[in-house]
Amino acid sequence: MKICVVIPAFNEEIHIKTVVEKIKLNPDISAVYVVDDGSSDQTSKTAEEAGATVLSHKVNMGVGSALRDGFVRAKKDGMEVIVVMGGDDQDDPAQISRLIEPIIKDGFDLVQGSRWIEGGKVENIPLFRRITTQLYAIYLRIFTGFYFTDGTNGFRAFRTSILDNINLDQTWLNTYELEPYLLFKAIALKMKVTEAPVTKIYHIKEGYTKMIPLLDWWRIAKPVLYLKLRIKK
Ligand SMILES: Nc1nc2c(ncn2[C@@H]2O[C@H](COP(=O)(O)OP(=O)(O)O)[C@@H](O)[C@H]2O)c(=O)[nH]1
Ligand SMILES: [Mg+2]
Repeated sequence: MKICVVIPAFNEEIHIKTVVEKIKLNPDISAVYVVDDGSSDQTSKTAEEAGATVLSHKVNMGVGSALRDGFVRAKKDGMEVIVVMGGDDQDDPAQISRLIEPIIKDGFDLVQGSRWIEGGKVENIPLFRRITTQLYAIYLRIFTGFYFTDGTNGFRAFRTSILDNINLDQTWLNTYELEPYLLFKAIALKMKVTEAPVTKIYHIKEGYTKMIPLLDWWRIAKPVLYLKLRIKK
């Protein structure tokens, strides 16, 4: 199967090289797409030098928009499985196989990486994140009926073909909405979904998030609520 990695990146020049180089060690990966979303630093150049295919937005459009563009390109290039991960070195590229094996061997459509199931791990996680990521999983469980233990973890993999039935081409998904939207839809459309244990490392000194408190949390909560209430399709 043709497997690729899509990485949304905004001002990640410190970490992106390490991330891409570690992914490149995996011979199963045919391409690494870094979607540079209007970074003001050297993210594009650094990613390209490390061997990634870089897609660039002139201005910052949001992580959802970056992911969408990465997915469209991956599909165009004939990729059959897409792995998504952060460009901030919080995920371990050596664990990509944990996400793709259930797809290749067991016929799953989507595998969500979880730091909170047995075998999963967190390093240096702030207390606030420990609480909110687990609360969000409960929220997702209530609204989807699927026993998620981690929904906000951006480390996941899916069969590209699922995108044929999920319309991501909606502007309201441009920021943090797209990922929970994808999870909700996968469950609602009765796709084969599972979780696999992964490690999440927090780099406290360098800053581990670009999320704007409240506004971006609402953006993560919104899709699930809107879909459940049929406000959006
Ligand atoms: N393309 C794009 N990527 C972004 C944006 N904001 C964050 N990211 C990337 O998404 C990944 C995870 O973002 P981050 O803010 O650290 O999320 P968190 O770790 O889940 O809190 C990193 O690779 C970021 O560079 C954005 O506006 N556009
Ligand atoms: Mg982060």
